[in-house]
Amino acid sequence: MLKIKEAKVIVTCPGRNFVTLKILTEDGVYGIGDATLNGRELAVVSYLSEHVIPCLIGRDAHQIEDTWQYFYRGAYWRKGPVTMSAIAAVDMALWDIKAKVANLPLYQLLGGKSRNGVMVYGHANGRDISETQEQVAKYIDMGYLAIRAQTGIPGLDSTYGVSNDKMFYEPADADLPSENTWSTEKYLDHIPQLFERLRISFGFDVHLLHDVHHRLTPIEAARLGKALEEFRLFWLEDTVPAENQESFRLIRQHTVTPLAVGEIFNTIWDAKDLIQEQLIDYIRTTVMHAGGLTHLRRIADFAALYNVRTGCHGPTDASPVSFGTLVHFDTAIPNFGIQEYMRHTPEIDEVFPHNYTFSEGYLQPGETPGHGVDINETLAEKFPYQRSYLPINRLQDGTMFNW
Ligand code: EZ4
Ligand code: CO
Repeated sequence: MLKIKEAKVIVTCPGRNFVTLKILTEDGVYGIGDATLNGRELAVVSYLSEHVIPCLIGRDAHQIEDTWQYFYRGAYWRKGPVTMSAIAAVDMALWDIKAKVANLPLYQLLGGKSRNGVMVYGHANGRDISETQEQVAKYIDMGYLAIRAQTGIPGLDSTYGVSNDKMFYEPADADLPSENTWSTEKYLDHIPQLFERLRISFGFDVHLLHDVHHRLTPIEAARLGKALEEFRLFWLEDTVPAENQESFRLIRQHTVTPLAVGEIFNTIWDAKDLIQEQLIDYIRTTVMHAGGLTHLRRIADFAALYNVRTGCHGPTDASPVSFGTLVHFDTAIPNFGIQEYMRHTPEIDEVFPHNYTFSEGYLQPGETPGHGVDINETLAEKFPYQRSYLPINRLQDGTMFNW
């Protein structure tokens, strides 16, 4: 028995907000987990402090599965991003502790290495096609093998995926939600031109990806998928909002462009039909929003039965704690596809010292026992929470739309 003595929530904002749970045991071993839910951070802080931590004290840190079930079934109120982010943080911290006690890097506890490195994709974006093209060239120079390309749309002031800072993309940009404007017609006409230009300039060796960010109807998504077929995308992401999993049946009937979805899912149930009916190619659920490593493994194993591979969400709102955990997970599982990798600023990396490294298009987990990520609490304290929201999106006539 390795008794949990104390648990605390650390909120810090070194340029953006992060919520971290630290669990300490009687033996002095501790583990940390990421509980960041972009734009709704304090809801998870309160869930953890008021409702999770009191039940954690005195439990056996080694009983990871039982603890997961305790907080999932035990809450009575199942699922949801707040609950599942809180459970995720507990789960990550407990896996960190177990691996530290075993004196092994986390991937060893998950079955050992299945590959030599974790292929990632970076984010290239620009206000217009030429600027995006320049950014893609930069990522190729930095050694990336896969690149997500987004671009501004003529006639629209701003859109998803186009940032001011090219190296450090950050959508949670305002004290109150900023507003984007959207036109599906303009978007659908423009995006095939972007990929035509990129393929002419860079050929077919580099993997190209694109994120639609839930803005189309199934038949519009089918049209886009069809129009992009000749440019052979690695994947087309989040074409439609996925509350209706059956939407993907229609898209699938019309296009062979590979489909990815799931960054906002928080349980296996959100993806069950999509996976079982083989309606998608990549599942994007991620460690801090889908119940931690324990639940993510369950999703990945289920997906493996249907030849669906993983492509875990890895935005800047995933703290280095999540990235560390993900790189171990990606290293170990058989059906890994690709890992999203949005770099953090040097300031963030200093608050969260870590052992994963990037080189020649791949991330490596490192050999430190645990997930290999720590938090400098003294430094973290210097950056108090700052409210910041993701944007909202309206049609040109003012109708509230999907961001
Ligand atoms: O909009 O993480 O694929 N990546 C994404 C992200 C999400 C943000 C939301 O917090 O869609 O940029
Ligand atoms: Co996305």
